[in-house]
Amino acid sequence: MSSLRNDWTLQEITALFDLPFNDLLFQAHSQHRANFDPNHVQVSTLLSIKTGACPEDCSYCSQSARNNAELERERLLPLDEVLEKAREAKTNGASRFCMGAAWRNPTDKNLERVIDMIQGVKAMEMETCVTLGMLTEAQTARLKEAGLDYYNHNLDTSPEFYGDIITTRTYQDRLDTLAHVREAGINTCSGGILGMGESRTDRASLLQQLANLPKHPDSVPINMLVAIKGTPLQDVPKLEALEFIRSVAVARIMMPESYVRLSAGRAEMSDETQAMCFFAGANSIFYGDRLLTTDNPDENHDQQLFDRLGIQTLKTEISNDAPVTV
Ligand code: SAM
Ligand code: DTB
Ligand code: SF4
Repeated sequence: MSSLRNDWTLQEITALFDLPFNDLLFQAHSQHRANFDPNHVQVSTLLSIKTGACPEDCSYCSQSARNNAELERERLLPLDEVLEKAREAKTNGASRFCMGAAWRNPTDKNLERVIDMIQGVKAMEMETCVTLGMLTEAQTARLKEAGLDYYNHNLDTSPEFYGDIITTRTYQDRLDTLAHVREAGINTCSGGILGMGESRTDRASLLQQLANLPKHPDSVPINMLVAIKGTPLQDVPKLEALEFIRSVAVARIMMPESYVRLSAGRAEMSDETQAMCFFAGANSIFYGDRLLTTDNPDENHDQQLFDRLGIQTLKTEISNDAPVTV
């Protein structure tokens, strides 16, 4: 068991980023091996249960009503449709089913409909995760009571760069919701997006925010920006793959016991970049050919990549079940 730190300084984090690549990867991989089986990856499948027409102005997002991305809006999906998708995900080997809604925050009425979905998915013996926007303390208590396993709520970027990306809610709003989730005893899933035009210092500052939370998030999704046409970030220059791999390595060193998820952006990443991310400490992915509104690599491609790398998929991350191959 390694000792977990919540007092990282920006200078220490920047020093990690500045290490020679091989030194950084060696340190990250050693940390990874000390805490996890390096040949196991956990897989979750995502479903957008309510798509588009979101009142928030996140400049990366296809679902903001203020952006002009080409998108078919959908109302909250009916329960049977969601459960059908969950069954498919389970058949394909996912251990967790994540449901995302394009809301600033859920109404209590909508929350009850999502709770029916959570309970239906749990009955299939899959872990559940939802991402619904901001929550009140009463709503997190209700989700806990319903048996929700994980809540995803990303800090997205550094506090310093945040205002360039989103203006309709504050960094503190995000931290408050995360605190409600954590205090209700629900596992937290929180990370961010790289490649939005932020600096290396911003990437370090985002990781500092995540690692210095009272408890490290249980899952840390690291998304590479999917530059979507019609959003303000459509033409942002791509982040170098090596810098993305470095960021995964630094996240692994700072949050050694968390699952680091190689999240959005894999469809545009080479197999070699993904392999380096797994070596650097990523041990979770979204599996299935769709994320929320954009493409993900198809299952066959991912299974072949896992086979080529000798990676097995983990049946579940919170119980100690034996690993299985999907
Ligand atoms: N509306 C809720 C919220 O924002 O908290 C939940 C859904 S939202 C789409 C979930 C996360 O997906 C965002 O916080 C962001 O980190 C990620 N995301 C959205 N669009 C993305 C994109 N184009 N590229 C990479 N990540 C993206
Ligand atoms: C997260 O950090 N990434 C996922 C999940 N949490 C909800 C979402 C990625 C979305 C990518 C863009 C899209 O498909 O719309
Ligand atoms: Fe809405 Fe979430 Fe997209 Fe922001 S990221 S516009 S809150 S769906």
